[in-house]
Amino acid sequence: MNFYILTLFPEMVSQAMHTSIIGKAVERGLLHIEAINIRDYTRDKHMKTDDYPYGGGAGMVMQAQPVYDAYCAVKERIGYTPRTVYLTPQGPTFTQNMAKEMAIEKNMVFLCGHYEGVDERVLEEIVTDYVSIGDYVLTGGELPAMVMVDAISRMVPGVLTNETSGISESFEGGLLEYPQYTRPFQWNQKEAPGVLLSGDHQKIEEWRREQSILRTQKYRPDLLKEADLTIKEKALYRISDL
Ligand code: 6GU
Repeated sequence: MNFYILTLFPEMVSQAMHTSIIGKAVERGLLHIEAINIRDYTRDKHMKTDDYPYGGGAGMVMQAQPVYDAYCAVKERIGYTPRTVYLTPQGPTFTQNMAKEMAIEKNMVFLCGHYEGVDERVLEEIVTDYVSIGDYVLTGGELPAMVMVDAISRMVPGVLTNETSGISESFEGGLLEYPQYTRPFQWNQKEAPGVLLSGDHQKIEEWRREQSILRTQKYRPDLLKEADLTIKEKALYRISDL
């Protein structure tokens, strides 16, 4: 899968996206992550990419032309109109389901805004999806773009290996993940749960399932309404269908 990130701060993106599991997947040729410097596409003699907002007000607005030309260069390489995300707190909040759904794309473009935003006319022209990563304000779209690229990449077949599998993890079945333990058996006067050392795989699975439900109930009760629970589990944990 190919990710093209349009940004005024390409170094910020390139660094982070070439380390750890994502970096390994890039090395293995499963992912291509490219930061495209919007400034390379300015036609201004002073390399300017922003200007004062019409109507006045604080801050600067990113101009349409450099963004559009950067986008068109990518589109030309891809050969069709790609799914293009504009990172903005005004969009719907990014979810695991969105990550899964976007992972089937062959190419995706991310536009990172800065300052007070981007000229609305170029957004109307190129953006297919407006996405926020949560209800707080950031200084730019780079971190949100990297959050999305990470979450989407994990869902691309082959990116997660056996050791880093995504089968049993938070949000699978709409539940949080169960707690994990490793050696030593006793640490800081605390023992690991005995069932995990019992060798009884059925019991271990039952215990983990219970822990997942209890954790979700305690920390994210809002998730339970949508979670995949059996009728028995709903009765046992007093989870209503309403
Ligand atoms: Cl996607 N962008 C910015 N600038 N701030 C945000 C955001 C995005 N999501 C939450 N806050």
